[in-house]
Amino acid sequence: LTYAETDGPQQREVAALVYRTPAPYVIGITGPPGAGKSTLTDAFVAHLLERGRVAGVALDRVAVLAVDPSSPFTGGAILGDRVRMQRHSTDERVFIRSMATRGHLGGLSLAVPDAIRVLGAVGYPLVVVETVGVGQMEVEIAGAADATIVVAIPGAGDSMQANKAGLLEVADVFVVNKADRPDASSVVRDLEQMLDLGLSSDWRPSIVTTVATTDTGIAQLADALDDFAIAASETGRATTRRTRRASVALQRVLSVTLARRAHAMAQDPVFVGAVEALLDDRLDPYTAAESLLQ
Ligand SMILES: Nc1nc2c(ncn2[C@@H]2O[C@H](COP(=O)(O)OP(=O)(O)OP(=O)(O)O)[C@@H](O)[C@H]2O)c(=O)[nH]1
Ligand SMILES: [Mg+2]
Repeated sequence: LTYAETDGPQQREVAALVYRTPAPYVIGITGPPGAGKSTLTDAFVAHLLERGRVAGVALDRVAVLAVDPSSPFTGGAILGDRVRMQRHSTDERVFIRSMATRGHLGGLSLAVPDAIRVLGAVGYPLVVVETVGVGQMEVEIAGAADATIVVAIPGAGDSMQANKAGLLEVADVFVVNKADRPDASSVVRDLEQMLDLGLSSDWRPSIVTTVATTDTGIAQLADALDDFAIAASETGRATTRRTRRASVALQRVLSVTLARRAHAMAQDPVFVGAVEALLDDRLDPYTAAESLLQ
C-alpha cells in the first residue's frame, strides 16, 4: 500500500501485479464532515462479518480505506479513525488504512484505485471506502464504487449542502444517520421529495435511517445494498459502471503520464527550437505541440 501511494518505480511494479487479479467489490461511504461515516462504517463492518455476505459477495474479512483529503499527515488521520473504529482494533478480519492526499503525483485519484486493487489482490473480497464529501475529487472517488452510500444527517441545510457538492447524484443508497435526533424524519421527507423530482432512472435509491452509535438500522442498510446489487446486475448498470470506471482510470493515468512527459520535454532541443520559432512568429503553439507529441 505504501508503494501504491508513493510515486516511483515500485508503484508501477505493484500496479502491474494487482491489476491482473479480479477487483474487489467496493462500497463507498460519503457525506458531510461529522455525519457519522466512521461510526457507521464500524457498525456496518461488524454486521457484515456476522452476516458473511453482502451484495452477492461472500466475505470472511473486510478492508476499510478512510480517505482524508484535508489531512496533510497520514498519522493524524489514522489516529482519528482508529479511535472511531475501535471495535476492530484487535479484529484480524478487519484491515483499516487511512490515506492522505500527499505523496502521489496524481493525488488521490490515482492512489485510491490502486490501493483498492492491492487490497483485492491480497484477498479482501470487499473494500469499504470512506470519504468526506467536500470536493469534486472525493465525490468522484465515492462515485467510482460498485455501490455508493451517501450519509445525510438532521440539521438545517444538510441535504442542500450534499446537493451542492454533487453527492446526491452518486447515491445508490441514502442513509439518514443520527436518527435519534428530532428532525430526522424531515430529512427523509426532503430526500423523498428530491427523488420524486429526479430524472427517470432504473434505480430509485432507497433511504435507510440509522443510529450508528447504537447499531440501529445497520441490518436494513445491508439489505438495501443487496437489493441495489440485484437491480444493478439485472439492468446491466453494474457492468456499465465498471466499464466507465476502467475508462476514467485509464484517462487519468494517460493525463498524468502525458503531463509528466510534457514537463520533461522542456529540455528537448526540438522543444527549444519550437520556442524559438514561436518567438520569431514562424509557428503557432498548437502545431508545435502536435509535432512534439509525434
Ligand atoms: N447522536 C448520534 N451521534 C452519532 C451518530 N453517529 C455518529 N455520531 C457521533 O457523531 C460524531 C462524528 O462521528 P464520526 O463517525 O467521526 O463522523 P465522520 O462522518 O466519520 O466524521 P469525519 O470523518 O470527520 O468527516 C461522533 O461524536 C459520533 O459519536 C448517531 O447515529 N447519533
Ligand atoms: Mg470519519
